[in-house]
Amino acid sequence: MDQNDSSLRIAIQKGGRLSEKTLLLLENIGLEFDSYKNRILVRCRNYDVELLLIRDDDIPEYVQDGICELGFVGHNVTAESKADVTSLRGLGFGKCRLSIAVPKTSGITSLKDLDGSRIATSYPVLTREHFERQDIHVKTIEISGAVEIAPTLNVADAISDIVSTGGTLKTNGLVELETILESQAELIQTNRPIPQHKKDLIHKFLMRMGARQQAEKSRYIMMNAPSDSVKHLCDILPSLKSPTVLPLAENDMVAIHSVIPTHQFWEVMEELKNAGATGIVILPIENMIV
Ligand code: PRT
Ligand code: ZN
Repeated sequence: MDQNDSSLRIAIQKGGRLSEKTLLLLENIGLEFDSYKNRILVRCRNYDVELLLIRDDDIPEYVQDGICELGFVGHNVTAESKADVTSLRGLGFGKCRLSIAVPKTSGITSLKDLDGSRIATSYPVLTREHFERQDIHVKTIEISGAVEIAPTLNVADAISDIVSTGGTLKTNGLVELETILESQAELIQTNRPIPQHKKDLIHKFLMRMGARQQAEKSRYIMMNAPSDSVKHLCDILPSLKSPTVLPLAENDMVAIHSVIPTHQFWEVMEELKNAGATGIVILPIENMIV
């Protein structure tokens, strides 16, 4: 197929921690797909796009080489790959960090104590860079899985691994020494030339994603209140625009509607009640274009 006629191609992780949330995100912006089961290429039914389902480690390179124009992948994987791609935006899920950890009983308290040590990791590039920046000499031992067991097996003195809750480190008697990189899932784009029709598809795709991300950050709030408390309530409400105030059948009562940042709801709820608001209802917003 001529590159100019082909669909926009997006690489996503086939089966792993990021797969479910990535597919949900695509669904939430209105994209419909047939079954993913045992498929590598999946066509979208209502948008000129196809998904390439592959291992996450391959995603940055596929995007770099222009096989896919976009990719959903952990920032840790992109950074380790050194692929020539552009990160368009963080996606707010898959949050984790690449950290150096040592056995609790080792007595090691600073990075300098690791001079001359062996570090087990699946992230040799980022790990070596981190130590080199601080002029500390270590030997990296590349391990593809179960890195946390390496010190117990005396394969390494310390590890550099992905940490989320810290539970795995704790179970294995390890403590974090230093963070190398903070990470989350991100959307990356190829730096290769993109034909105009695909640029247009990407623009529309990003608009939809933006509207969805904005909506997720906001809630629609409704409440009833005595008319004379409106001024006070409006001062409390961190609304995006001035709230809508509607008269109610009951005398001297009004309904107030507004959009507020999700995280601020719990902070203002008590204040709103104390200022006379009743029947406070908070609703999710499907999409929001500001
Ligand atoms: O098969 P494929 O190669 O595609 O997948 P994978 O096995 O390489 O990756 P996967 O699915 O495990 O993770 C995909 C991405 O999720 C990673 O690249 C990170 O961006 C992100 N992510 C978020 C995590 C974690 N949280 C996480 N906790 N990736 C791995 N872990 C592992 C970590 O390696 C360690 O073993 O979980 C353990 C630590 O977790 P806590 O919660 O005990 O600290
Ligand atoms: Zn992987």
